[in-house]
Amino acid sequence: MFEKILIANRGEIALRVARACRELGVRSVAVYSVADRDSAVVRLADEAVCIGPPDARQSYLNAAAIIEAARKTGAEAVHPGYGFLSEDADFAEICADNGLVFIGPRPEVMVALGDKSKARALMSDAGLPLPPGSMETLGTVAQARAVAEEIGYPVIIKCAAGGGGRGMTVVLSAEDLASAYDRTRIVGQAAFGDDRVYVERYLSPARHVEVQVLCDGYGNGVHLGTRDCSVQRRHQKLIEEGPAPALSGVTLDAIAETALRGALRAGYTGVGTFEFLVDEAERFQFIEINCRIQVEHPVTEMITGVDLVHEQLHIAGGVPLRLRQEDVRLQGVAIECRVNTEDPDRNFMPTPGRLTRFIPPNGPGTRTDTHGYPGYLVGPYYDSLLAKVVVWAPDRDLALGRMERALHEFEVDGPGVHTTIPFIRRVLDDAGFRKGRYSTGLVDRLLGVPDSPKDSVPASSAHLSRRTR
Ligand code: MV4
Repeated sequence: MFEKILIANRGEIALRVARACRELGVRSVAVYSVADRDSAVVRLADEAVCIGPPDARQSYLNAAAIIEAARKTGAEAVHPGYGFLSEDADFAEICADNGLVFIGPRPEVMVALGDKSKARALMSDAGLPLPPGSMETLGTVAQARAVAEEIGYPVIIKCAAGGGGRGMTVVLSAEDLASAYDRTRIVGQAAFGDDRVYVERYLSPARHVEVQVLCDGYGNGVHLGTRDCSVQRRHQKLIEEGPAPALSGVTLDAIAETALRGALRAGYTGVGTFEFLVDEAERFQFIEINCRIQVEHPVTEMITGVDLVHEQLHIAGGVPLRLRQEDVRLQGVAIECRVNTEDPDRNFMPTPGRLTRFIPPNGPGTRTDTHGYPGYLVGPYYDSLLAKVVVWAPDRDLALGRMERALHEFEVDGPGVHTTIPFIRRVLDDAGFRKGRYSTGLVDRLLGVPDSPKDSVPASSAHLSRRTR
């Protein structure tokens, strides 16, 4: 195991990693921007190094500053959290070149799976079911048209370098194909410096079901069940739950085993997430892989009792996986609600400000991961996730009751500060949600957004840190 690691992130996930380090007797180094001077992780970690100004490009995305902080403090490994540099294969390579262990999959694996088109081909070879579509990126609009004609409309054009919903365009009919093709390539070039695109049949309505996998460097792997993440607005998840509701046990097992097969085939190491779309007939199709710990990982921790950050540290430190599949018992139901400092009545606009009151929920089966505290100043620079309220109960009805109780306890107040709690409550009250019968269209329906999204590229690119969760 490592003696000291550096946490290359901020907010609740930085705290989460610092806690895991202390539990395992690993010393931790926090890095922080000038805007995060007073953040909780600066106090909780063993050491803290300021790495630059508030602008994330000069701090949390600044590889040179982070490597220098690791060198100066003698850290042996870097935990990237989620977002920021967590899926940047170049950064993983720079870490290795500087004698640092990047806590995540090997750089070659990150490159292969970060290319969504390559990941698709690789998973097809491994026998995973995929939405019909192209097996390589497209060279011309004529090629795109030929694939679309063959698989039938609607189709979705996706950037190979995209992910998490960025850089994709739904095309309802042939007449819209050419402009969508051009537009998606331009977005890809601007957002990722890579204009390669591929085409898939657009599946709708569908549920977004993902599988948590855990693999060591010796060919051992387990899956830790499913999570449903269909409650999203503009590709930002609002509520996640596990196991995915209203699907048969046979389907859930099949999805999970399929994901693990894909992970082992890819030579995946560490914790990873395989995303699938699931239709009304419970057919599932692979869409992409996330090479990082995810925001919603506590859902899986609550239903399995496995500490995923501990596992990350063990795997990166070269410790063989002790967990076997038959030891993984999925128990009960866990639900996570994300509490963002945004105003649902003003198009979820961020509402930074100082927290004059902050009382997170507690009590039986209740876990709140947050970097907030009374007096904390929520800045305008980063993602507005303030807290994750996660509950566990023996069944879904009890978990829903527990979540309502937990949100009732949560007090967040400050001049100008709003939270997404009122909107979360509306989702929890929805009849379809309560029955577990919901798909990715639920939030838009509640918000009165017309369906059949033409362009699902997020409205704003202003928040670099809003990507890749
Ligand atoms: C799709 C899809 C329908 N068909 N792919 C969005 C996030 C990214 N990981 C993949 N996404 C989608 N891919 C095919 N072939 C619909 C979505 C999608 C979506 C998925 C989950 C939750 C919300 C969503 C909203 C719009 C589109």
